[in-house]
Amino acid sequence: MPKSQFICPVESRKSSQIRFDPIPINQYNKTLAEELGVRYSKQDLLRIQRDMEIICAFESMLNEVKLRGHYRSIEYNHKGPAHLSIGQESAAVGQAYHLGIDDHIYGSHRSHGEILAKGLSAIEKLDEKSLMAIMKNYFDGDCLRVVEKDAEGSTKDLAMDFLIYGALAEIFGREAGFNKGMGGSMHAFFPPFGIYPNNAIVGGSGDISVGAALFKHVNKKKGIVIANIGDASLGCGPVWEGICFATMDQFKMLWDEAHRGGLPLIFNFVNNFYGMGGQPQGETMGFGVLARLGAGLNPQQMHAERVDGFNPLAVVDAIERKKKILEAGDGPVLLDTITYRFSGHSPSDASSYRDKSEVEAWQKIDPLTTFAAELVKANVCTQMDIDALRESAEAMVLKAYKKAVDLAISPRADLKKVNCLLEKTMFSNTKVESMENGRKCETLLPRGEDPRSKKLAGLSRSAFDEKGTRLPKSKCIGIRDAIFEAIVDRFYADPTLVAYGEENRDWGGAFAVYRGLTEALPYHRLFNTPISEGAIVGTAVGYALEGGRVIAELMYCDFMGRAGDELFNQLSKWQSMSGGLLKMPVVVRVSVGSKYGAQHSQDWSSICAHIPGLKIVFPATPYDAKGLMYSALLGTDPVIFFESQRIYDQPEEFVKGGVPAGMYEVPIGEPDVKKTGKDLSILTIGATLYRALDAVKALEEKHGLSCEVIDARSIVPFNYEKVLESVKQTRKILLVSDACERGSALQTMAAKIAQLAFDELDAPPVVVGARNWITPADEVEDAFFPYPSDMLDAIHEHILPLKGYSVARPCDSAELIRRSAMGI
Ligand SMILES: Cc1ncc(C[n+]2csc(CCOP(=O)(O)OP(=O)(O)O)c2C)c(N)n1
Ligand SMILES: [Mg+2]
Repeated sequence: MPKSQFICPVESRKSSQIRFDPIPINQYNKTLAEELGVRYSKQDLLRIQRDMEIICAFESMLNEVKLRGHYRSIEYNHKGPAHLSIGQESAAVGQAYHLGIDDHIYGSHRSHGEILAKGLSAIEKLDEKSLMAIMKNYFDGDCLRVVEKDAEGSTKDLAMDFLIYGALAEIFGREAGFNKGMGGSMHAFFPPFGIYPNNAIVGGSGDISVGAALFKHVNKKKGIVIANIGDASLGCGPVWEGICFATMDQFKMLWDEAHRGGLPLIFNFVNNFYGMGGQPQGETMGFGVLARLGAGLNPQQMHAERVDGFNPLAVVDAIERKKKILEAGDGPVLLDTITYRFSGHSPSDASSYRDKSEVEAWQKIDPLTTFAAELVKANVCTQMDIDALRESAEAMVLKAYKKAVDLAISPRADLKKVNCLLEKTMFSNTKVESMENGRKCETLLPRGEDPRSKKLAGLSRSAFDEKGTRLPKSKCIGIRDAIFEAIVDRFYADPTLVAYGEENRDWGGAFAVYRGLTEALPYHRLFNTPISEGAIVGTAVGYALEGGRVIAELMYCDFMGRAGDELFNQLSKWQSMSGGLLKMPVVVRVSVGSKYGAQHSQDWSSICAHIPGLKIVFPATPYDAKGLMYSALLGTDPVIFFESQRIYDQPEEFVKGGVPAGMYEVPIGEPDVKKTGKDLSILTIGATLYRALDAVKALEEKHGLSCEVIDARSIVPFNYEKVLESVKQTRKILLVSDACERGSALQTMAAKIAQLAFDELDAPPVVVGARNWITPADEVEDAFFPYPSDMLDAIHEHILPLKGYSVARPCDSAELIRRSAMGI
C-alpha cells in the first residue's frame, strides 16, 4: 500500500449501501433498413454478409473433411483438431468490422472465424501497397509464393486468398502456413493483421491479453486489445486473475498523469452457452447472465453489457461504443456476446448434451439467412446476389483447400534433419539491448542517484579486503545487490522494460532485491500486482508478445504451481509455436526458500527443466548472478531466474576484484569451475555450492582427496564440455542440489555424464539431492536438504570408500532400494 493513501478508520466503518447500475442486455434495437445509408452503405452491408459466408464455407469444409475425409471429392485425412464456429460467424464479423491492424485480438481453440473476420477487415482497410508489403515480408514471402502463382484479380483478392490459404495451411500443419505449421488449428495467428495468438488452453488468453493491453498502455501504442474467450472460461482461475489485474485501482488512481487511465481491453466472452457439454448458465456457474459479473469488479462495472451476437450490427455497434470508452481511458470492458454453435464442440461430438429442438430453434434464426433476408428486404441486393456471394466464398475455400492438401505445393517442415525448424525456434537466442530504440527511458532519478545505488557505492565488491582478510557480509555487495545492479541498469537502457509482482513497489520486493527501485522508477515501470501468480506470468507473456520486456517476480518458488499453465504452456511455447515469429523476452525471478516449511521451501528447478522452451539459471555467487541477469535481460528468451534465499547476502569469493561495477555477461549454459582438483569432481546447482565446498574441505583435510568443484550456474541450456573434461581427469563425479532427488535435473545430468564418459568413469555418477519428502521445519531441515555429511556418505558408499569413515546415515544400495520401493 502506498503511503500516499490513508486508510481512514472513520470512513471505512461508516454505514451505507453499495448501489449497482443496471446492466444493459441486448439493447441494440435498430433494423438493417434503418441503418442503411446512415451508418452503412450497401457495400458495407454486403461485405458483412460476404465475410460471414467465407467463414461458414471455411468451417463447413473442415467439417466435411473431419467427418467424411474429403471435400468436393478431394480426400484428406486431417488428424488434428478442428473446433468449428458454424453459427458464430456474425459475432466474429461484427466485432472485426471497426477494428484496425493496431487493434489486437487474442482468442481460443475456436477462433478460425475470428482469424478470418479480422483478416478480411484488415484487407478491406489496408491499401494495396501495404498489403503487398505485408505478404512479401511475412516469412520471406513463403505463403505468398503459394497463392500468387494462379492469382487472379486485384491485390485485395490475392490477399483474401493469402488469408484463407495461410490459415488453412497452418491448420493442416504445412510450412507455408501462418506459423509454419507449428501452431495448428487452435493456435494459429497472423500479427500483421492484428490477429494475435489463439490459445488451446481454455481461458489462456484471459491473462495474456491483459499483458498485451498493459504493453499498449505503458508504451502508449495505438489500438485496443480484445480477449475472445468462451463463456465456460469464466470458471478458470487465470481469467479471474486477468480480470483482477486489469481492473486494479492503481491504473486510474496512482499512475502518473501521462499514464493514468484504464487498460484498453475488452474481455469479450463469446457466449455460446456451452463448454464442451457443460452449460455455464444454469449448470456449472451461478451468474445467470454472464454480464452480471462486471458489476462486482470495479465501480464502472467494467461497462458490462450483453450483446446479441446473432445480429452482426448489434456487435458492430457495441464494439464502436466500447472502443470509445477504451480510448477515453476508462477501460477495461466486459462484453457478454451471445451466440450459438451449430457445429459440435468438435466434429466428432455426438451432441448428447443438447436437444435437437434447441439446435433447430437457433438454426431458424441463423444470421447467414436472416441477415441475407434483411438485405434482400431492404433492397440492398437480390437473393441471386446472396447466392453468388456464397458460391464465391466456397470457390475461394476450395482453391485454398486444393493447395493446402497437396504435399508438393504445401510441404511440411522436415523436423528430422539436423538444425530443423524446431531446433532453430525453441529459443530465439538473439541479443537485443532495447526492445524499442529511440525512445527515452522514463525514470524518476538520474542513473545511480537512487538511495540503493548510492549505498552500494560504499561497499566492498569482494568478500575480502586488499590483504585478503574476509570482511563482514554487511560491508560487502551480496547476491541481492548484484541482481539489483543489473536490473536497475537495464531500466535506463530499455524503455519497454517493466517489473512487477507481489510487493515489488515500496516494500522493495519480498527479499529486498528491489529496494531503491521505487525511488528510481515511475509506477508504470514498477508496480505491485494482485496475489495472482498466474496473471503475473500470463501478463508478462502478453507484454512480450507485443514487443516489450518484463521482469516478473513470483516471490517463493513454491508459488510457481499457481502459474503452472502460464509458465509451462505459454511462456515456454509461443516462440516455437509461432514458427519463430515471436520473441519472449521475459525474466521470471523465483526465490527458493528455506525455513518456512513444506509449502515455502521447495526447489522446483527440475520441474522447469523438464519443460522445453525455458532457459533456467541458478546462480550461486554475486558475480554470476549479475552476469547472468545481464544475459537474461539482453536476450529474447524466457529465463527462469532461480535465487536462493539462503545466500542473498553472500559476497563474491571466487572472482578476483569482486563483482565488476559495470556491465558484463555470464553466458547462459556455461558451468564454471569454482575450484580445481584431480581426484573427484563435484557438480553443484545453486546454494549447495557452499555446502559442497565444506565437504571438500573435509575430504581434503581428512582423506587427502583433491576435489574439483563445478558450479552448474545454468540448467537449461547446459554445456557438458567442462564437466566431461573434469571427469576425464578425476574419473568420479558427485552431483548435488537442493531439489528433491527423484526425477531431478541432476539425475538427467548424471545419466548424460554416464553415457558420455562411460569409459572414463571409475564409479557411477552419484546424485545427492533433498530427500523425496516435504520440507520439514527449519529445526530439522538438515535431515532433508543435502549437507556435507550426506555428500561424504554418498561418496563413501558409492564412489570411493573413505578410509576410516563410517556413514552418518545409511545410504547403501539396499537402503536406496528400500526408499524407492516406498516412494520416498
Ligand atoms: C484448461 C483446459 N481445460 C479443459 C480443456 C478442454 N476443453 C477444450 S474446449 C472446452 C470447453 C470450452 O468452453 P468455452 O470456453 O465456453 O469455449 P467454446 O468451446 O464454447 O468456444 C474444454 C473443457 C482445455 N482445452 N483447457
Ligand atoms: Mg462456450
